Amino acid sequence: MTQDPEMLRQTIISWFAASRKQILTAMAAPLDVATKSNRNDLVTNVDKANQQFLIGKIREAYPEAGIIGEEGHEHDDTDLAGLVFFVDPIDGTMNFVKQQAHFAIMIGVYQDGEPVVGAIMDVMRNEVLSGGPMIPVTHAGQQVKVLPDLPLKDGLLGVNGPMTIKNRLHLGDIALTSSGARMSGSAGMEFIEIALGRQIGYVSYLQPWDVAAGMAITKGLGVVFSREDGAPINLQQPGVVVAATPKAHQTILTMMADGGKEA
Ligand code: 2AM
Ligand code: CA
Ligand code: CA
Ligand code: CA
Repeated sequence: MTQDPEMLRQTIISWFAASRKQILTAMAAPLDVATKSNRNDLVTNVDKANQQFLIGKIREAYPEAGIIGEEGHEHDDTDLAGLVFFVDPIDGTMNFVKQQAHFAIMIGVYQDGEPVVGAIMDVMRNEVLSGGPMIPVTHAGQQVKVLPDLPLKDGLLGVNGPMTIKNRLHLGDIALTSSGARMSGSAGMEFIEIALGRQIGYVSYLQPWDVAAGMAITKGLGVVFSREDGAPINLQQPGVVVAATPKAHQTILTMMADGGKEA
């Protein structure tokens, strides 16, 4: 099955527009918030409803496709053969609950494990970043440029809060080497910042649906993705994601391997 990535992009953007209306309507009423694995791992009625909505749209338009989504049992289907949709109905649920802003909807589409298109909507700003290897990257309808390859010390680095505070993988030292550390609480928002050249990279521990869209969009802009040991990202497993422009990516991996000493 071959897909027209541009058509797929437009289809996903139309789903996001409908999702956004439903989310804004739901936000007018009190949220139903529950915890999952720990007290900081939340899910709301809105996460669940939007996942159901997007899965319905995918099943209707692409009945053969696999779906790997955060909420529900869809991620039991981990086979990457054929067309696979990675769905994060609300990315940044803690921000959604506490800030009513700084959260995203994300879909990444892969064919036999290769990226086709990614889309990330900043819901409150009503802006979509989208693109893929065969189509231009756009943000709010404007084409996005390839990124300059700056050294780590010349860029802001998005980082996972707990990993940085605990200096896991020397991430505290790495953050101090950059121009400054930023913690947005939403992987999707981090990839938007990277694509627009406002951050040099992002380091976190992520699930497949947290990274699929951002990776499909930003690789073509010059962003390098790997695990902490340089291995490629396997979209069937959660793990550490180091995403940064090439020089910064190299410095981060060297510092992770060499006990936090700068390359
Ligand atoms: P989420 O909001 O969709 O869960 C910061 O928390 C970022 O890491 C968010 O993008 C969040 O996605 C993601 N994340 C991944 N695993 C998480 C977990 N166990 N608890 C909280 N956030 C997690
Ligand atoms: Ca979650
Ligand atoms: Ca997420
Ligand atoms: Ca989520």
